[in-house]
Amino acid sequence: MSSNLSPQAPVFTPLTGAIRALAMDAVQQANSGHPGAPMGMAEIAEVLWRRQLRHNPANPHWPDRDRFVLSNGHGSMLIYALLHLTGYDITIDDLKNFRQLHAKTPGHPEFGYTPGVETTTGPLGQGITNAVGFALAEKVLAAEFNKPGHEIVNHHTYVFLGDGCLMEGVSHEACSLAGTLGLGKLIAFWDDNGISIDGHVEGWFTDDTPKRFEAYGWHVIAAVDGHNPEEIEKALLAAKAVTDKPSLICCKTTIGMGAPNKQGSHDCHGAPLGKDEIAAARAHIGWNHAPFEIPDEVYAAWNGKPRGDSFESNWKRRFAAYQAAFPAEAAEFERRVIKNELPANWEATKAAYIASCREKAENIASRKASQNAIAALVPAVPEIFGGSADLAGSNLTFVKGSKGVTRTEGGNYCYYGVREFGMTAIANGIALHGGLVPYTATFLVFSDYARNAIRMAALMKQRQIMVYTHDSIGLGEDGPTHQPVEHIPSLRIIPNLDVWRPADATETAIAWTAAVDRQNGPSLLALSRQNLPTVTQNVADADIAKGGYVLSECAGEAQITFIATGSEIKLALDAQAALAGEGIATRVVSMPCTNVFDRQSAEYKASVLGGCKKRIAIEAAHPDFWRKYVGLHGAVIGIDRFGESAPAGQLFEMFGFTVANVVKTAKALLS
Ligand SMILES: Cc1ncc(C[n+]2csc(CCOP(=O)(O)OP(=O)(O)O)c2C)c(N)n1
Ligand SMILES: [Mg+2]
Repeated sequence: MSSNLSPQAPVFTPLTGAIRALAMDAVQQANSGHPGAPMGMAEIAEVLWRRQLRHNPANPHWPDRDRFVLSNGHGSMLIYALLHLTGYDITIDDLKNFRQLHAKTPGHPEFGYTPGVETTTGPLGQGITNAVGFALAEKVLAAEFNKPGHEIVNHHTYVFLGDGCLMEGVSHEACSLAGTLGLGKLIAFWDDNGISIDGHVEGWFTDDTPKRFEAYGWHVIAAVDGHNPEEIEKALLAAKAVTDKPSLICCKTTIGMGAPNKQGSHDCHGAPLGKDEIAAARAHIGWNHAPFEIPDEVYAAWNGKPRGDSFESNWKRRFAAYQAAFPAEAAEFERRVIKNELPANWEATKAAYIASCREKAENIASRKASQNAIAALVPAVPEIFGGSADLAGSNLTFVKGSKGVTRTEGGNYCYYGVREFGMTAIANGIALHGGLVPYTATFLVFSDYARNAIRMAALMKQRQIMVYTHDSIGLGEDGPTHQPVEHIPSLRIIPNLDVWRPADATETAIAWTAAVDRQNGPSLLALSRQNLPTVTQNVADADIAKGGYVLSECAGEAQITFIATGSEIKLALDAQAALAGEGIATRVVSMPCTNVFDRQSAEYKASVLGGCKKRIAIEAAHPDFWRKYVGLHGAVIGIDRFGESAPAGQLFEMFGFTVANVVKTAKALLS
């Protein structure tokens, strides 16, 4: 429910005039985009960005800067205008190129394209959720690194969000957890304009938002006139003063404020205003300059560099004092937060851990092997930050060195509660913040709940490690609601996501360490509930790390190549032995990560897939994905329907994962 307050028309100033003009002119020039939100939030933006935000346009990467997230990412021209006006490396030409190919000003703000854009937004609800991750990372790092008298981690996370973000369910997941954890340095501004794409929201969004957030344990400042700078600033200062709860500032605004005939209507949400209305708006707001022309005195008033320089140099002085007093901690902070490097002894740690797995050669579930990996890696790589969506005991993600974050204390583990989407998008914020390497966990079947945040991790090239267990019908009695079928293949086709399905403890160790090593994207580990035998005794670590390799060659010319993953590797090996007994030579390829395998050289891939054109893929998942490896002359033993509730052994039998069926399939292919 939006408040009854009607916002007053603002006193239009050149400061906000510049935002409004840039937004309407850039959208007009691109002939697409969203002028309404930037024009409606101009006063809020001016107060935050010019008066309160502690940022440095000359150095967007300064570690203790405040973070800003435009969760209503469709209003991208707002952040581009702010970045340009305050002095980031965004030129007026970049604004003229709004939404054009390879411009620094893409349709929605994209991390990595635009200096000053902290996260990619546009999928509504995820920006505020990333922001919860930023604030959580800040809290955890502050608890870890700050010392009495030395607050080297001390910044706010500010979010702009619209009605759309509040309607999205993920905002509930994230904001509920933010309240529980008391993330006091998170401050959100709600652009309460009563409008979304389909029109006035009364027909579909009548929540009492202030009460909703109070119920989460937030500090709520209701009924602020979002066009009155003094009221906005007063609310912002009140929000900063409350340090044990996140704050929501509810700002009543008029969408498109300043466009005299279109403001207040969904017409200005996502379409150019048109030449006539832009001319009328110019007159209405008193902006008498040509498109993309900003007077020097307006630039001077917006310039954020002098403030930014003093914020950053002040922090540098404080960091130097910290370095002098706590050299080891300062070096660790530099390594993790500033340089984003793994520990100096990482290669040795990794090799020693993999060697220990080989030595033990335990026949354990890959989820258990994953837990062993976490337990070994956490002490050596303290930036690893875990969590599970209420399945720690099933995902096996909590280890001896894990400590849950609470309202009052830091830690290296988050009890995310039953919030798969929220968890995954929060972890994206943690990864983007820097200084932590998040892993998250749930049952593989619930990857669907998290899916758009998985996609965003991949799009933003963020290192998040997804520990997804109970990877097939092998989970047994919980039945088809819990048995993934289509998930593994459908996850493999998300660009820049590495999906691992390891076959034993050593493959699991290599998958885990590859995921930690990977700087430019997420990795997903699909892990078994059931025990798996050791199969990699005679294989080099380096081959496993290639994502696919020949696990078992045959004497003489192979008639068939089996390709399998995870729990089906043993079946392939058994079938190979049975066929050998009948004089049929076959080879077995283990393909724990098709994505990594696909990046190998053409020669290597050909050597693994083999000269013989008859190939059979075996995987307890939807078969279609394997066609690209087995071709039309091959066969796939997979599952193209939902599972059943029964003990796992019976299910594997029923779905044809038996030596007899594999042998039969092979013979049929040869005949
Ligand atoms: C998850 C998701 N669903 C749908 C959309 C498409 N979309 C973009 S903006 C919008 C309406 C947003 O309304 P509001 O946040 O109130 O923005 P305003 O119109 O006030 O600027 C929708 C449905 C989207 N970007 N993300
Ligand atoms: Mg709205």
